Amino acid sequence: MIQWYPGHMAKAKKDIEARLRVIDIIFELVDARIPFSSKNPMIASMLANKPKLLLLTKADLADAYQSKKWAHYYEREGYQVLAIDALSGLNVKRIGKWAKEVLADKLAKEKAKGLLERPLRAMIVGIPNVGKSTLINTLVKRKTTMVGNKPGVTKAQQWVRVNPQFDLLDTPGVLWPKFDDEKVGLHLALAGAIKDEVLDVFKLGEYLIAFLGNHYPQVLWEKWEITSPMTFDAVLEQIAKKNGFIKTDYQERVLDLIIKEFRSGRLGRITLDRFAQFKLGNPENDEL
Ligand SMILES: Nc1nc2c(ncn2[C@@H]2O[C@H](COP(=O)(O)OP(=O)(O)OP(=O)(O)O)[C@@H](O)[C@H]2O)c(=O)[nH]1
Ligand SMILES: [Mg+2]
Repeated sequence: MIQWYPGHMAKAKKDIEARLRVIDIIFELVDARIPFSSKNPMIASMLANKPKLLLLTKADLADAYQSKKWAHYYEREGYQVLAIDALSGLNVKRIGKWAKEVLADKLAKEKAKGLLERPLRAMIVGIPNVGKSTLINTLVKRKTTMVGNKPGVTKAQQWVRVNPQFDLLDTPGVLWPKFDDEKVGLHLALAGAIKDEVLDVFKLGEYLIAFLGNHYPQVLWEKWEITSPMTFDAVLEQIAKKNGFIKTDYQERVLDLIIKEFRSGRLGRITLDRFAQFKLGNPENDEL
C-alpha cells in the first residue's frame, strides 16, 4: 500500500480548510463498517471548532450491534451521531432537521442583529468512497453529483442547493499520509477507500478470510461450506471449487471475488472495526 495519499488529496484538504470560514455546519461521514479507521484524524483536528453531525454511512452493510456500540461511543465523545443508508434514504430526512436544531442559536442571533435570512451552508467531508456525493443526491432527490463505487470520483468541490434554506458543499475524499495501525490501512482498503491498483490482493484477501473465520464463521460456512480450522490454501481451493473455477491459477480470482462479495454486502452485514478491539483508552470497554 504505497500511494494512497497523492498530491490531489493534499490539495483537497487545503481546499476544505480554505472554505471553512463560510461554512455553518459540517457533516462528517464515516463508514459504519469501519467507524474508527475511516475517521480522518487530520480532518477532525481541522474541524474542531465547527458544529458538526457525525454520520455513519452504509449502515445497511454494517453489523447493527457494532454500529450501536460505535454510535454510543461517539455520542459520549460529544458528537451528534446518526446511522444512515444513503441509498434507501434511511434517516436521511433527519439530517436537515438536526442541522437546523444545532444552528438555531446562531441563526436567532443573526436575526436579532437584523441580518437577512440566508440559506444554511453545510460541508460534507469524509474519506474517499464513503458516500458523500450519494448522500447529496439523496438529499436533493436527483442526480446532481457524480457518484461511483471507487475512490476518487469527486475531483473538486461543488455547491448544491438542496432548498432555499439549505446549501451543501460536496468535497473530494481525503485520507491522511500515515496510518499508525496497520489494521487501519487494511480496513480502509477492504472498505474500498484506497485505489485497487495500489493494493496487495493477497494480503487483503488473507486478512479478510482470517477475519471472517474469527468473527463471522457462519458466513464462511453458509456461503462456501468452509469450516474452521482450515488452511488458507484449502479455503481458496474450496471457494474455487464452489464457484466452478477450473483453472489451476485460481488464487487471485478467488481473492478478488471474496473482497467484492464483502464490499457489496453479499456476505451479509459485517463490521471490520470491532469495538472491543479499539479500546480507546477506556478500561470499561474491555468487556464489550
Ligand atoms: N450500501 C450502501 N452503499 C452506499 C451508501 N452510500 C453510498 N453508497 C455507495 O458507495 C459508493 C461511493 O459513493 P460516492 O457517493 O461516490 O462516494 P464519495 O464519498 O462521494 O466518494 P469520492 O467522491 O470518491 O470521495 C457508490 O457505489 C454508492 O452507491 C449507503 O448508505 N449504503
Ligand atoms: Mg464524491
